[in-house]
Amino acid sequence: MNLPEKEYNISKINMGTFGKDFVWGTATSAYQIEGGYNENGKGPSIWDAFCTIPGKIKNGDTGNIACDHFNRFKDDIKLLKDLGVNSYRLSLSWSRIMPEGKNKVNEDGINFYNDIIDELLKNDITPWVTLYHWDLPLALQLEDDGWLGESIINNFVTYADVCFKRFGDRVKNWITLNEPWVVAILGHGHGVFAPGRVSEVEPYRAAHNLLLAHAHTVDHYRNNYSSQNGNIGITNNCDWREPLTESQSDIEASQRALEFFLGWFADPVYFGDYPQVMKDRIGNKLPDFTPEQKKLLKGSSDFFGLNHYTTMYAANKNGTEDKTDVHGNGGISEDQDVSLSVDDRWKLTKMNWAVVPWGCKKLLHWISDRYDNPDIYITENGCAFDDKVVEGQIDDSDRVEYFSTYLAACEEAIKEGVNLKGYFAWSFLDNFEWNSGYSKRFGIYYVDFETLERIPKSSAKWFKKFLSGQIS
Ligand code: PNW
Repeated sequence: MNLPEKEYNISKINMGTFGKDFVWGTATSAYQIEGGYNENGKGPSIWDAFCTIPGKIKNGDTGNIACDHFNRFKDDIKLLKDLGVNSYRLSLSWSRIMPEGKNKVNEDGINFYNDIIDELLKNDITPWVTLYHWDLPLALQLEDDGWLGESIINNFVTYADVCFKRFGDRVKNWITLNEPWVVAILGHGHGVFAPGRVSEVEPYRAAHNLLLAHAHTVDHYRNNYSSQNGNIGITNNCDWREPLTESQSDIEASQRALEFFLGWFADPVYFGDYPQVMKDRIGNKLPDFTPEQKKLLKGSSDFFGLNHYTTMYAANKNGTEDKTDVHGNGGISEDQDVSLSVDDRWKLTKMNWAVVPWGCKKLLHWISDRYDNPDIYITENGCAFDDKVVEGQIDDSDRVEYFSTYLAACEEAIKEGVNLKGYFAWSFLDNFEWNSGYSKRFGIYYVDFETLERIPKSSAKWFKKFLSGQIS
């Protein structure tokens, strides 16, 4: 790549810009940290099953024990308290609450989450609860193909209702789905995540049901639980797509890539329908919404939940087979006709994701412009590096640099008018990184997966100082 590196002025961070009501937290998900995979009546999820298939997960790892948060949540919440965050994002395991995904409620599962929620509140930490972070009850996959079957919509609303009823007196921030793009593309397109399906059509069908399940759940919450005075929304993931050159066709390719990535899920929620460019290119592989469904979808998120990690260049592919496109197309490539690449000068994390803070700022502006300046919460941002314990310490200066430059980009965006209201670092603890198993560490707390001991990395110490206003 011969393009000059773009210069961006990443200023020093000033906590004041974020404001005193800013939501600061760390994030995790149930399957990645809990363990206790068959404790106290929990039913199996599609991730429990996926991990038993040889070759699917690096080193044959599983989430059976993970960080053993199931037994250690009280001590973990002490760490959060010490860190100084005012919020914490967790997800609920559907099959811990409803072992078959429907019908019977497992009171032990309810008690487990009640204890976590109470412990957080006791420590003045506000819970942000995701209902679905990919661990679908296995029974629902076997019975009606999970997200591909229509019954999933009612089943999801019924499960959500149990959560609102049992936890909604104390939980005021709900996220229906985490990253439906990943469920659709990695779970039903590339088959590298559970349920491991490989298809060029199913991602669009799964996405359709994910969106409808989200919309019906929000409608149900608003109609039945308005007295709880909570907020409810959806979290989508998106990386930034920078035009490779200033040519009109690359500018259009980058816009197209963003609409296929984020517009796919956010346009229905804000405008009631899929982006026109997707309809034009995908034709009848893309399901239609009925007029009633469009109405239900439009306005179905109280805030814009965003998970953001990295940036790539986008170029118009022009129907050619681009052999240099080693990094994949972040979706179904043929449908987008976009070729992706990274700049040689960009630092790569252990995921091979490039560190490009200005991409974060550009994405925040793209969202603000397209969706009329919504309240945005970054519900995940973070990086994996090769953390080593040296004399009991983990000096993850690469991660400190990642967080400080991405936060500086966020600060600039706020100053320029973006309504960014919260930021959750991914992740609180090193954990089960899906098909990478335990080989990729995203935590600001190191976890020794032999002893399960937690050790704060330099980044945790940096965060603590930052949150107490000592770093500016
Ligand atoms: C997110 N991609 O996953 C998830 O919400 C977390 O559970 C996960 O641990 C974290 O990011 C780090 O991976 C993603 O391929 C997985 O673009 C894959 C992609 C994006 C997000």
